This record gives sequence, structure tokens and C-alpha cells, in this order.
Amino acid sequence: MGNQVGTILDLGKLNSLSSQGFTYMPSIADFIDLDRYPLDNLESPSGCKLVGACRQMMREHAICALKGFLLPASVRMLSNEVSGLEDVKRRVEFLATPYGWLKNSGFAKDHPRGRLFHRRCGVLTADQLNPNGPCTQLFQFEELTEFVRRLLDYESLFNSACPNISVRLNIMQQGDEFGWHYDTNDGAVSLVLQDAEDGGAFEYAPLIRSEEDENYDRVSRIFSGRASPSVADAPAGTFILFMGRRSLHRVTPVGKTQRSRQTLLFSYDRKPGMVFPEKIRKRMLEPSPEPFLGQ
Ligand SMILES: O=C(O)CCC(=O)C(=O)O
Ligand SMILES: [Fe+2]
Repeated sequence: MGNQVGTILDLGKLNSLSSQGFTYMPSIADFIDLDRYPLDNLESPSGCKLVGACRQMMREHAICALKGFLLPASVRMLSNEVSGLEDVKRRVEFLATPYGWLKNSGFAKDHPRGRLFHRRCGVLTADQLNPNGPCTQLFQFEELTEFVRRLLDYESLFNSACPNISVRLNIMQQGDEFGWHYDTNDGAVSLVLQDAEDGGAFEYAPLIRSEEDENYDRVSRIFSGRASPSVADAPAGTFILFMGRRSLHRVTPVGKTQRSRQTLLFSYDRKPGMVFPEKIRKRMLEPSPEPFLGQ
């Protein structure tokens, strides 16, 4: 069944099916390796074991990386959708504070709050994707949201309703980078669709800050290279859930590569209807000559 659907589900065939009046309703089995990751049956012994192991990874390392989560055929299909939207892709290019939720003007240049890092990448957002295309379909599987909810151990979790940033793709070419920062929400999900031939590593300092302690000393050591961050082992097909609100992270500059680095990012919230503020949306979608110093 998996193989058969894997071959049916390429975009060309999907388009020709829909032009003939057929609507193919994809199932989660078309996308995710359910033998390894039984998202369709989380109450089963293997489902419970998976959730337990993932939670432990989150507690110990602030990251849960599941290799081979996406089936190879679905990685190709998702990545093909992205490649087909090359013309509408936007560029993001500006210098940004790692501390986007704080006001950061007036700090010395060598203080972490005074530092600025480059953010240079291509971006596609929910509004630019086919609502019936694979990137959007994958986001909408309730089983995936439920899996993420269990991993975060939240009472409730809803897909973001943001018309732009609920579903986002980072597309990075040679010379692009996504400098050191914290996310403003916990529990960002990313799916690696394609890696670069050189560079583009996801580096992170797990749980380096808490609400009580910014740990500026260690943050400074990471910035200067005196302390080494962790590096995610995340080839194409990997699912990543990451505690980015407490864990400093970046994507290192992409080196010489023919292939772009592509990640598909999903946003969730404990409450329904979450929409990112206009200021953040604008920042995430456009280049800017002004550095981003925070809220
Ligand atoms: O593209 C990635 O792997 C993650 C980038 C990131 O940290 C972000 O978009 O906040
Ligand atoms: Fe991030």
C-alpha cells in the first residue's frame, strides 16, 4: 500500500487526477513512516514507547530529532512543491537581535543583547502554497498535531491560524545563514526536506536560558566560539521538535552547494486561532535595511 500510494502521489499525477474531476484524499500513511513512528496509533504499546522516548529526548536535550520520519517519496513530493514555487519565493535579509521579544537598544556591542546576526534566506509561506498541496496537507493531519501535543505534554495544542506563518519554508542557498536567536514560542516543528552539500548545520545550546536567568556569560562564550554548541544530526526526512524559546540556535552559513537547504516549519499554539503579530509577519517576510532590535 505504502509503495503503491508513494508512486501515485506525485504532483503531476495528482494534478491530472484533479483535472479529470477526481479528488485524491491523501492519508498520513502517504507521508510518514508509520511502521517506525505509529502516529496513527499512539495508544498502542509501540506508540506509547515512542512518545516516552521523545519526551525523554526533549527533557534531556531540548530537541527531539526523528530520522526517516518522512517517507522518501513524500520528501520528494514536498520538495518538488517547493522547487515549483521558486518564482514566488520571497527573500528575507536583515540583521537581527537574538532577543526578539525584548527591547535591545542601548546595550554595549559586546553584550549579548547588543549583538546582531545576519538572517539571509528565502521564504515561502502558507498563503503562497497550494491549499491542497502536500506541504499544507501534512500540516493539517490531526494525528501530527496530537503527536506534537503529547511530546510537549500540553493539555491542548492547535495549529496556528496565521495566514502567513502557520506553514513556512526556509530555503537557503550558498551564502545564506540564519544567525543566533531564540524563538518566541516553544515547540516549533521543522521537517528537513533537503540538506545543503556544505554548511547549513542546525546548531543549538540546549536550555541555555530560563525565564529567571539569561545566562549571558555562557551565551557570550557560544557567540565567541569559546564554548561549542550541539549540532543536530538531521538529514532529509527528519522531524525536529525543538524548545527554541529557551535554547539559543542558528543555521550556519551555507557553503558551496547546488542543492538548496529546505526546511518546512509548522507553528502551533495552546490556544486556537493564533496569528503572529503584524510586525513579526512583516519581519519574517521581507528584507529590511534596518536591523531588528526587538519589540
Ligand atoms: O530552518 C531551520 O532549520 C530553522 C530556522 C529557525 O530557527 C527559525 O526559523 O526560527
Ligand atoms: Fe528559530
